[in-house]
Amino acid sequence: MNASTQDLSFSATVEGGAGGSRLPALNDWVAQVAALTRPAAIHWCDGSDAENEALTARMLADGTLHKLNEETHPGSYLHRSHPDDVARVEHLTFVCTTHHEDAGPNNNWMAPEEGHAEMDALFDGCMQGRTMYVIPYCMGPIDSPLSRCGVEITDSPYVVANMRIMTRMGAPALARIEREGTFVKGLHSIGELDPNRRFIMHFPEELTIKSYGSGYGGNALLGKKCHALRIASHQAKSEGWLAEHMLILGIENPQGETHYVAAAFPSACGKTNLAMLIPPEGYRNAGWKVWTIGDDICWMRPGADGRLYAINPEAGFFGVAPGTSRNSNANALASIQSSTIFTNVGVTADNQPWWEGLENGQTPVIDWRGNPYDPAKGPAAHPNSRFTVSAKQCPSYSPMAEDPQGVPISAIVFGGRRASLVPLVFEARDWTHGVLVGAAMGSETTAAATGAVGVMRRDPMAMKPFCGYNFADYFSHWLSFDKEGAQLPKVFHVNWFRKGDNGKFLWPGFGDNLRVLEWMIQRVKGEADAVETPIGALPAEGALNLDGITLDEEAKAKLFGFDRAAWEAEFASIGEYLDEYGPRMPQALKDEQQRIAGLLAD
Ligand code: SAT
Ligand code: MN
Repeated sequence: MNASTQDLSFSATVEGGAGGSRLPALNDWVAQVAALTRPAAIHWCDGSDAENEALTARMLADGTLHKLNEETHPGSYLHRSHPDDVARVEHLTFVCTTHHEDAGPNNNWMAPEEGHAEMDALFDGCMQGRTMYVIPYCMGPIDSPLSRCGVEITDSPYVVANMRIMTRMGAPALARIEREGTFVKGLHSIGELDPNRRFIMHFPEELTIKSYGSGYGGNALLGKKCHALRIASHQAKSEGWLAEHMLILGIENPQGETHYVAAAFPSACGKTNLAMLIPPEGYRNAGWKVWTIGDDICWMRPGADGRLYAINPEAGFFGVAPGTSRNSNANALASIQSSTIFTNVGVTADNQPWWEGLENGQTPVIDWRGNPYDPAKGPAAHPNSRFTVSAKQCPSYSPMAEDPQGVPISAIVFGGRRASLVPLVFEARDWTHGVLVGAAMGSETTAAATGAVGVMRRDPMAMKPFCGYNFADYFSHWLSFDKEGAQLPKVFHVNWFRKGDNGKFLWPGFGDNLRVLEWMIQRVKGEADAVETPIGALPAEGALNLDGITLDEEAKAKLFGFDRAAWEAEFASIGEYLDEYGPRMPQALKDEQQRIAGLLAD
């Protein structure tokens, strides 16, 4: 938007907080946006309880929120999004860099002027009769040097309520922004919620996001994927850090020693479950504990000792509801008993939230669209229905999650949903191999994005929808961390989703995944045995603790074996994939692919 062509004399009622900021650049931008979008009122969010109560009352009155059973779920609400607005829209998500090749083949691209023109035409007058909310937020602990701030302008009070849970939002964030003078600008409007008038555009060179036409999750809560991944990954490249689609957890052994692990899985592949893992009984009795730092995003950078230190830039969880039960994720279920926003779930006769796999003996009467539940018409809860809840409500939330210095990472894990080929776990031989393992990641698609579900695609480091620049440059950036003095984590690959000939999962997953994490930590400490294969090191027989679970011969062979011929074909496909990026693909990664392809052919 060019300020000189805008009518800055536009005025709207100003409410909330300080009604402005001490930072001229912020006031000017808000004025420009108001002149373009022409809201009836401008509300500066301070993040206070009073503000939240007033906003909630407004949303209850206009039907944006429905109150849930106060006795069973105090302070909790249901929101139903437009039925055409239930997931991220990758085909409508753009990265607008001056040079097309900087966005890379992994992103939809538009020239910045064209992108701004397209978006500003949509935003023109779109907030008439609505309140425009100005949300200052901080991604990461408010006093952490690793944190970064932004301001989201939106006409959706639902977005305000979610941002209040998912980020450190309001007065303290505004104070930091005023001190630092820089912030990511995110402009959002639900527009008409028309899929044909919907775009999510990123201008990484200007630290700017413009999102129009969707009120759902990652499309609208701009601190999350838009800022903390797409814009931040671009910033991280130039500043020497990493912005990743990873959960972070701490594993405390019976000796009281805690190792932190960061793990990348595509959306809806169990990051929240792994982050909140409850150890199997034998482990619990022995004194093992798992601590949750984050379930979706990880920012990490080398510390003075050469190790990578990580923070979770988020303050809450936007988790997938279906499948969440006492058995699958008791910590998540405990977290969402109060003060939670549910989006697109079903409801029971006594007004409790309900979803497939909740397994609490109740039945839904209303589906996610608000219609009487009829199993013939599909599930009660949308497969991508979500809960939004403060991380502080999670019983396993780690006090270290608020540490401004972050936690030192001992292991990085990559994993996808692979019904065949990929064993339960293997270890990369060094950092370069680890980067290749991440780059070659494949996974079957899920309901987190619109489009077909269950189709295998390459999703490097689970960042396919989220890397704000050319993947070839991103892999070079990853490789660049291997330098003198670095004490890099070990890199592993896991696959919880391997299926047997009968189509059933072979590995029990959930709490039993701790067995795999234990083997990794032992490897980090040089205490567990492995078998070297061309694809990496697999657990030696007996090295991974299987006490208390039974696996038949097929399961053991598939989970801990390696099929040379099938891997040879996989490596040919990985080679072709890397070549899609042309000459920008780092030679070191291609050499690594060739090295392993050679070993497989021997
Ligand atoms: O909609 S979100 O992007 O926030 C959730 C996800 O897909 O991981
Ligand atoms: Mn995610």
